[in-house]
Amino acid sequence: MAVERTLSILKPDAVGKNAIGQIIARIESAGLQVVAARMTHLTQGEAEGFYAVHSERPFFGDLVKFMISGPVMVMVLEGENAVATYRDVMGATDPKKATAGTIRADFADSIDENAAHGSDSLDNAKNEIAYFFRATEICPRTR
Ligand code: RTP
Ligand code: MG
Repeated sequence: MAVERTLSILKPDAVGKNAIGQIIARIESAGLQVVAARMTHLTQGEAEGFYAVHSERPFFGDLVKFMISGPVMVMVLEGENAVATYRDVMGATDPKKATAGTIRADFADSIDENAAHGSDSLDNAKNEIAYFFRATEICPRTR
C-alpha cells in the first residue's frame, strides 16, 4: 500500500450539527492525518465547478443548493491507502445503506444531506485537492 492524499469536505449539515470534532476523531482513529484544513462557505460557482461531473444528473441543482446552504470544512487527509480508507470511514452515499459506525450512518440524514465528501479515485483526489489548496497550504507531518 502507498501513502496517498484525498480531499474531504465536511458538508453544511455536519458543520451545522457541530459534529466537526467527532468526525475528525473518526478520521484520525482510522490512521489518517489532517495535513490541510480550512472553513469556507462555497459560492454557487465553486460548488458547481466542484461537482461539474454531475452537472447533467437530475439531483445536480439540489446538490449545489445544499452545498452552499452553510459553511463547510475542506481538508486534505494523508495516509496509507487514504482514498479507499476514507471512503470506508464515510460509508455508503445513502446513509440508509451505510454500515453502522460510519460517518454517514451516524451523522447523515439522507442521500441528499450526507455529511461528508471524499474523493473516489487517486486521480480525482489530485484534482480536487488542487481545486481547494495551494501546495504550500499542505503540511505533512515532520514528527
Ligand atoms: P460525494 O461525491 O459527495 O463524496 O458522494 P459520493 O461519491 O458517495 O456520491 P456521488 O455519486 O459522487 O454523488 C455526489 C452527491 O450527490 C448526491 N446524490 N444524490 N438522489 C440521488 O440519487 C443522488 N445520488 C447522488 C449525494 O449527496 C452525493 O453525495
Ligand atoms: Mg463522489
